[in-house]
Amino acid sequence: MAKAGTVALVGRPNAGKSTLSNRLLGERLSIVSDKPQTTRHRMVGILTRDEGQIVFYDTPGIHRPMHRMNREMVREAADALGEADIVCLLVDISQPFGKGEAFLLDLVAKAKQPKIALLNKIDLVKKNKLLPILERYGKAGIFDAIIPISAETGDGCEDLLKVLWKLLPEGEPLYDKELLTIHPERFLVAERIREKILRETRNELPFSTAVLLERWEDPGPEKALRIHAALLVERESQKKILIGHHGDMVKTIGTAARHDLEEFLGRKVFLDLRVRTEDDWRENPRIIADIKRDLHAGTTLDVDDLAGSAESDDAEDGFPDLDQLD
Ligand SMILES: Nc1nc2c(ncn2[C@@H]2O[C@H](COP(=O)(O)OP(=O)(O)OP(=O)(O)O)[C@@H](O)[C@H]2O)c(=O)[nH]1
Ligand SMILES: [Mg+2]
Repeated sequence: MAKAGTVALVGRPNAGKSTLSNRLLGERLSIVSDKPQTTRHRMVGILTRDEGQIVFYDTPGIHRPMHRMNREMVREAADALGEADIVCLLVDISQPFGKGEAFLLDLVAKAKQPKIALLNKIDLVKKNKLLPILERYGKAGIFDAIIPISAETGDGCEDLLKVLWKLLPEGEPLYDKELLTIHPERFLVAERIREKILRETRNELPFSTAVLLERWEDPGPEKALRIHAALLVERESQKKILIGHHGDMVKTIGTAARHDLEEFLGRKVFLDLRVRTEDDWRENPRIIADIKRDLHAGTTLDVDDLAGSAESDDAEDGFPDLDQLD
């Protein structure tokens, strides 16, 4: 009988979870950037092969949350960790082992499911550096497998899939075999626009920007799809930077996004981007909910469930104290 189940990719921000998810799926589903906290929601990616079906949960990096939005991000990662059949802890081994890594190790140790440590970015470290890291994760005594990989080059990724097929339970596919994801095109479009913002901006801006699709007009396949999006920032000063001198910055972002969207959607796109200040939107439940609505619109996922769990307090349900993190 074929295998089927869910696999959560968890870890610190920037560990390479989204790069790995895209690599395993063979599609650019999640956005990737060199800034931490790129992924803000659980991204569901579906891999169907002769062996069966794996549903990957690419999750937000676990960090010390300073805003309501970030608390929800960490909550989504924790929920995915709790729900998946298999937990993969991704570690960026080009970074020294610190408080954050110790925290993640403790957190994953509490999971009841089979666990795999993925030592990522082996392309960045010398072979002799790998051995002590392998030893450290081996000593933890909690992993069913420890696999050195490079999500960037694909090294070790087929080995990982072999282990996953072995550990997964037998079962019928959870989703249609043709499906790559459950997220609507609208959400993937907003994410791709945000990816271009992350590429062009630095300091506080990558963290305090969101993309909200406001209008989506399809005048027929022969004509350009018209997408109007608001780029939300939290301060007037950030708005100025994002617009740029004579509108240079938003123009660069718009051009890069339009090219990417035309390739993604396979048709001409007219893209209108407006920068808008929404004071402290990262604390604003209404705006956070607006963004989430696009994530699950028209799918069978229970959005109320997600919103409900996001409300719950960290301290109440045994989730470890995130203040220990940087
Ligand atoms: N050299 C190298 N770079 C990698 C590898 N995997 C990921 N990266 C880079 O690491 C950075 C972060 O990658 P992401 O995939 O966005 O990391 P993430 O864990 O999803 O990060 P968050 O969404 O912020 O939690 C990007 O610049 C990637 O190109 C790898 O195996 N080798
Ligand atoms: Mg990510």
